[in-house]
Amino acid sequence: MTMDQPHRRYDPLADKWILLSPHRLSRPWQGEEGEPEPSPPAHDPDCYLCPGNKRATGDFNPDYDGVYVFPNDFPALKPTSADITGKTADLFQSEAANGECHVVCFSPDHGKSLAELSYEGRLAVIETWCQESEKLGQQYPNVQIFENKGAMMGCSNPHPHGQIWANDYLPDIVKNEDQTQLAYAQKNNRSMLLAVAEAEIEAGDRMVAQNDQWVAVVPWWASWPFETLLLPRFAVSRLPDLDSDQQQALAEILGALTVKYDNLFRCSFPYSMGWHGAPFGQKESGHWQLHAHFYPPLLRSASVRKFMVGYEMMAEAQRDLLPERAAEMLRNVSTAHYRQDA
Ligand code: H2U
Ligand code: ZN
Repeated sequence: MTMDQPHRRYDPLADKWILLSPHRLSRPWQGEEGEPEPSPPAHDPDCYLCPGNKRATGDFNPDYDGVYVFPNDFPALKPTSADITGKTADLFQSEAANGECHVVCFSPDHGKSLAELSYEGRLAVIETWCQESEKLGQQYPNVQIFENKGAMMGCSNPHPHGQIWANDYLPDIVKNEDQTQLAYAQKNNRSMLLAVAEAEIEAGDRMVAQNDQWVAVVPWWASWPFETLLLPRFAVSRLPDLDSDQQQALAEILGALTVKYDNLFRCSFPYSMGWHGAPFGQKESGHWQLHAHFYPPLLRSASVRKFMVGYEMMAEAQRDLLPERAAEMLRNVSTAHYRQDA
């Protein structure tokens, strides 16, 4: 098969196909363009996440000096809600949805995203992710850790932060990944994503960064131009199961990946990222392999983004840029942040 012709690729984790149209790519990559944006200040008096500042509710943040977690003042889920299960007809079903929402400030420094935090700063974020998911996992089957970064992703506040939503049910994407990984493991007697990590390391052409314990690739089936999948090279089902060596190696590769993202178009690279792991309380979780997805919207520059519209909303995801080319571009940029170069 010649990869420069239209073809489809299969995503076994999501159980969906995507369309690739590499022949449409007439425009060469322009690379770095324009002046890089300046760093935000280390403290913004108007930021509701900065230490000591007032939140929308009137509460004040403490003068925190590390990672700071607080209950979201506008939570999408509440610990208990009225049970409305079964009170509706077949075609108009509903059910109660209980849970908790928390905000995680990665650092007191308003201007430093994961890419510009120190190694120690990133490690502290990872330790918090592990601790919070362990704690919430005692009560909830699903603990969704995510970061929505950049105005392009609808995040209005540049203060480095992520969120944690815990659900008393399995959301559809997690439920789907549970089923696809279980079916693969039953058929092949091994973990799908461990096999993917090995196969990607062997192939090498979609590799973005790797160390002894982790690998970041633009997956074979990526939908977004610079989408990446961050995979452990060892069997692990959930964040709290990571030992300190594995957390440290994660801090290292998370730095390499996010710095490369920023360097690609010399901007604070927008994305939505999140962790997927085995549901808590699930007795058999050997088929589950912990992983993180990064879904960045950018296509050609700091301002030219891809939209998932038209054919993609109606039929299937489609891309022009080959995942192999996207990975090569990310491989070729430095792991030293452009703002530190300046
Ligand atoms: P995003 O920018 O990623 O949406 O995150 C900001 C979150 O912070 C958002 O969920 C919460 C919002 O509800 N928030 C508070 O909890 N308190 C505030 O004072 C403002 C924003
Ligand atoms: Zn701030």
